[in-house]
Order: sequence, then structure tokens, then C-alpha cells
Amino acid sequence: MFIGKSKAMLMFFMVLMLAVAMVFAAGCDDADEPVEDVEEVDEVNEVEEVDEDEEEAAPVEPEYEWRFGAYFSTDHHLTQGALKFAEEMDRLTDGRVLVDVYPDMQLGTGEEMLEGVQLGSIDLCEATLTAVTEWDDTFFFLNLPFLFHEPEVAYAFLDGPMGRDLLGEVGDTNIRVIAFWENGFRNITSNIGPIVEPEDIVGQDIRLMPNPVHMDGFSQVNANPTPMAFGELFTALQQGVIDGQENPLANIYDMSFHEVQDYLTVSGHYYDVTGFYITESLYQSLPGDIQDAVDEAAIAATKYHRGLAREADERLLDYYLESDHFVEVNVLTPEQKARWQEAMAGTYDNFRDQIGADFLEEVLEEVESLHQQFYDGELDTSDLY
Ligand code: EAX
Repeated sequence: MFIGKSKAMLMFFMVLMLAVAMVFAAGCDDADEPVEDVEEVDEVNEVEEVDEDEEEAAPVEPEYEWRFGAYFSTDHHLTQGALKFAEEMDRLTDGRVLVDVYPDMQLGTGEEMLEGVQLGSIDLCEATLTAVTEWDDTFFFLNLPFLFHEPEVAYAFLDGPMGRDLLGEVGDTNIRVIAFWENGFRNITSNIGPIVEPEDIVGQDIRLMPNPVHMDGFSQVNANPTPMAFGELFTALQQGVIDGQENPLANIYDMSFHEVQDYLTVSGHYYDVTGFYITESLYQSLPGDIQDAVDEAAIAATKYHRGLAREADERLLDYYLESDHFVEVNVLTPEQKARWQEAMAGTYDNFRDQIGADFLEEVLEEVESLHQQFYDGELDTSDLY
């Protein structure tokens, strides 16, 4: 309005000028058109300015506020993945979805968090796939010993058609797997003595996740696999209730198991997939654009988390080799690994029927082909993490 008035005055002035001297006529004509233009632009600007003012006055309130339960401390690659997901959701939805991440099992143990996701009292969480195998044993094949030797192969498999087929609701549980993250390659710690050959573990009480496939693998090498909840593990090791346990390096570090264990064997016997879960009914109730944002943010967070997981595995191996946390650290050579693989092979036979012989065959072919491609330098790893 103010500018409009100025323009009107300017026009009046220009008309006067025209009357006085024709030399200004061209300038006057030129000035006419922009006035209209300026007014038009001005009207648009006024509308936009009002909008901007309103935005400033009333910032967008999140339409959704979700709770994300995470196992480990903020530094752990899984919690970092959760935080990345939160950041991506904020970005992709312009703040319509706020994801609050609760680290350090603040929302409960893995089992409790999953129950929360099932009931909808927790919206999202991450936990080893083992935690859902009691509802649905489809994932058993992923728990087989020495299935994967390279993280890239695991990623390529999980991102490929066979892996993507496994995403979605776990049975009828109201728990949806939206992405495959990782605990990663599991390694053995013990207080009894160095473990290098399969014979070295005979008779040791080793805590395992309550996963029948994992337990079977340790029975094959004549250890005494003892199922126990993760939350009880530190105290059980400290009090000598059990001799050892097995977990990825990042978990051993995060839980300070090195304080109560003397020997570390970097064996990588199981590649442990972590499910990233959302309440199925929540996911299904979302408008399409928010659902798309969940899917997109999950992919971005997966890649981010995998990169950090790779980095953590390398960094922590160096750290444990250099520090004096463990009396001895043994990194198995490929030959030693092959002997463990051989010793645990019976687990494949024991679960072949339950997994489905044909399906297992298909999986093993695919995994072998991916390893081959990886070792030949032909596996495209550029988009995996
Ligand atoms: O998912 O129980 C375990 O040893 C797992 O590695 C842990 O729960 C993280």
C-alpha cells in the first residue's frame, strides 16, 4: 500500500513533468508500465510476506512424535543410526515428524522394547533379529555359522532381492522390519584361557543369545552354551557364573565386557543382523508422503550406520590389540577360521529341514556367488554404505 501510494505520487509528478517538457515523455511511458508491474509484484509480495510472518509467529508443530528405543550408548553405531533416522525424518517432512531417540536401554531390554513396539507404546526400536525368531523362525538361516565372511557380502545379500523379501511385518506380530542393520560379526571372550582352535573352547560355559541356531553352533564345538539375557551378562561374567560370551567388538566395548574378561578371539563366527523395527499399525496408518519419508530415511540411516560400524570394527580391533584390556587377543587366520567353520558345520544339517532345504540351497548359492564377486573385485560396493 505504501509503495502504491508512492507510485501514484510518482505518476502525478511524471505527468506534470510531461506537461513541462516533452523530453521526459519517453521516461514517463517507461515509468507507467513498471508501476503496474510493481503493484502486481507488490500484491504477491504482500501475500508472501504475510505467510512468512505467520510462519515466524507460529513454527510448525510436529504432527507426530515418535519414541525410538536403542540398546547402546550414544556413541555406538546403532544409536548413531537411530539419530540419523531422526535427523532425516525431520528434514524430509519439514519437521512434521519428531523422532526422540532413547539410548542405553532406557525404554527397556531388547525384549521389552519389542513388546513396546508391538503394543505401540514405543514406535521404533532396534534389536538383534534373534529377538524376533521366537515369533517367526524365517530368519534362522541368517544365524548359521560362517554364513558371511565379509560385511559387504552381507550388505549386498540383504539389499538384494532375497533380503528385501524379508522386510515387512514379522508374522502377525504388529512389528515391521523396515531395514536390516547390524550388530555385526560376533567374537568370543573368555576368562579360562586363549581360544584359537575349536578344541580350546571345550567345556567352557559360554553365554549365548537364546537363539537355537547360535546355541547349536557352540554345542558342535562342545562348549556349554548358556542362554542368558543381555542385561544380566556383565554381572554374570563378573561373578564367574559363566566363563565367557560372544558379541561384536562394538558391543564388548560399549558394555565394558573387557573389564571382566581376559581373552578375546576375533572369530567372526556369526554375522548378527539387527532389525530396525516400527509398529506395523502405525506405519500402515501414515499418509503416503510420511510413509515414503520413513522408507527413505531408513535407507539413509542404514548406510550411515553401516559406515560407522565398519569404522568401529577396525578402530576397536586396533584399540584392543594395543591396549592391555585383554591378557591376549587372537585374530583367527583364514585357516583357523576354516577349522571352526568345519567344526560347526553340523548346525547346517540340524536346521536344514526347519529352514527349508530348497530355500537354504538358494541362499547358499547366492551367498557363494556374492563372495566370489567380492573376492574377484566385481561386487559393486559403492552404494552399500
Ligand atoms: O542386540 O544379546 C546380545 O548379545 C546382543 O548382541 C545384544 O542384545 C544386542
